[in-house]
Amino acid sequence: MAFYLGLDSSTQSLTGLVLEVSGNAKQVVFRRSIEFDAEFPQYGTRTGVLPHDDPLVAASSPILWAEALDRFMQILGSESDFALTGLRAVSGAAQQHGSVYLNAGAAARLRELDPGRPLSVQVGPMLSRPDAPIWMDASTTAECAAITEALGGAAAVRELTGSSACERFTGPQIRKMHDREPAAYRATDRIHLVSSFLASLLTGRHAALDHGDASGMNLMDLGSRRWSEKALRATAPGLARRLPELVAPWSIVGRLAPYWTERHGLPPAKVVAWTGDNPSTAIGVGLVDAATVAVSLGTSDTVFGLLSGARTDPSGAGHVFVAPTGEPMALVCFRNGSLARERVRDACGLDWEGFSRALAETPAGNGGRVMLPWFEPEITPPVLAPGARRYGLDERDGRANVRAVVEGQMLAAARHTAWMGPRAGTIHATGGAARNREILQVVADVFEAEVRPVAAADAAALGAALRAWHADLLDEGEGIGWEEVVAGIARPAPGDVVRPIAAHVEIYRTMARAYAACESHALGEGPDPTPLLEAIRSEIAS
Ligand code: XUL
Repeated sequence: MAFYLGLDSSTQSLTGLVLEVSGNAKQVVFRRSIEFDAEFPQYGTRTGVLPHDDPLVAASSPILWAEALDRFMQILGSESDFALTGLRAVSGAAQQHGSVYLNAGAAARLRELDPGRPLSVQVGPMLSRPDAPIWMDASTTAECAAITEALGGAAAVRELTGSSACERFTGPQIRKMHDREPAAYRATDRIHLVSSFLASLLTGRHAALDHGDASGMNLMDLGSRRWSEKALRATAPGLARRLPELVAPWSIVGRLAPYWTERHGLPPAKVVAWTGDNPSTAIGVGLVDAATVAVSLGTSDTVFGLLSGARTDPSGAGHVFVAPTGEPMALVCFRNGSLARERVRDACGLDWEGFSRALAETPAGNGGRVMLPWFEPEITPPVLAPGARRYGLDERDGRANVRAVVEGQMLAAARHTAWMGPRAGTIHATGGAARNREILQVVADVFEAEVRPVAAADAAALGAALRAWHADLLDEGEGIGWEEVVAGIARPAPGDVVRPIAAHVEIYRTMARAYAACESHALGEGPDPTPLLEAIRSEIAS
């Protein structure tokens, strides 16, 4: 019997689970989630983000993430009722793109972590910048433009790195720091992603970064999977020596440092490279072939799938990352995910049950009314000025707004993922909102596909535990196929399926035109869609 720990440091919480593996049987034997705002109010975060006057700026605290990690390990050490000595390997996932800036003293401090003192007080002195920009940041438009120009245009950046230069990606964030806080940049010895930062705390030395999370930086050459000298030059001087080593996703990057053994009683288990939450979720929902797509409905809504051929998104909104299997994966990210749904729910004074009822009692297509749910600056399509746009929709009509927010999200998701190519298979749904059948019905109807919820909560943490197992076996010289890794656990429950309803599919084909016209209008690229919406209203009413 062997145990594997998977962690997920997401925007709003840290979740960890322990997987017990015995022969081919796997089960989760321990699970705990720690909400940042509620458990650590002293940091002042709201939904995991430090408040800021500029709606385009979003940062969080690396010290908070470290404190949450320490708390989780303390709980694991004191409350788990399995033999901790059987813990063979640990891996993790983290919100993507966020960056942590460490000074020259950090390497020694990591080596000498003192088990007599909390981790949080030891991390502060390692930082060359107290906060960490995260994926919700949209303040680097100028830096993106400069990088794009230096690399020969948006298509060239996509060709090289898998994505156009994006505001939240780490390269533009580093350039901003270099230009606007030169002293802090000079004092920076190592720049980690959230994933490799937390892995460094576990191993007690600067941990390597996996190809999966590194693909979200606009700095890695996706073809060779090395740092691109050109991209580094276009970003900031002296960057190469400040970046971690790049490794394949299944690499062992160290062992749990003595800090964890002496403070929380954990064995010196192997630490497997951490990755981004989306790549890790791909494994946690059993995405190991190119036919299946996953829809993850969390703080961000993301749609992703493995890619069988080389392609990038010509519109510039989508990305190509490296999946934990080593294959390319396509991903599109929407910032206005669960927080937008919650906002509409709260504005209507509903709980989630009431939200579902409102969906169930309103017609597909919402009578031709459309919402573009850009309550916060949106990533896809890129929108910097926050504020939901409503077409033919009265803000006071609560039930219509509930339907409109979900339909707006899914019509946008379908429109902006068409470049990934047609899929023969089903959609695996995960994230908190995947528990809501009425939302899944809209997903099925808009995407014209069967939707299978993956029962496992915490798909990113489960993916991390499964990756830890896979890497441990590989390290022991026992290869194992990915199908086998996910079998029996990271799979939708047989028979649990939400099927598209033919009449709704017809309506959403029409509504896709309505949505596209509204989006073009809101982006200043198309005419007033009112005449089209009126025509569509009578079309879907008949
Ligand atoms: C993906 C992205 C988000 C974060 C959220 O590109 O920015 O999904 O990873 O955790």
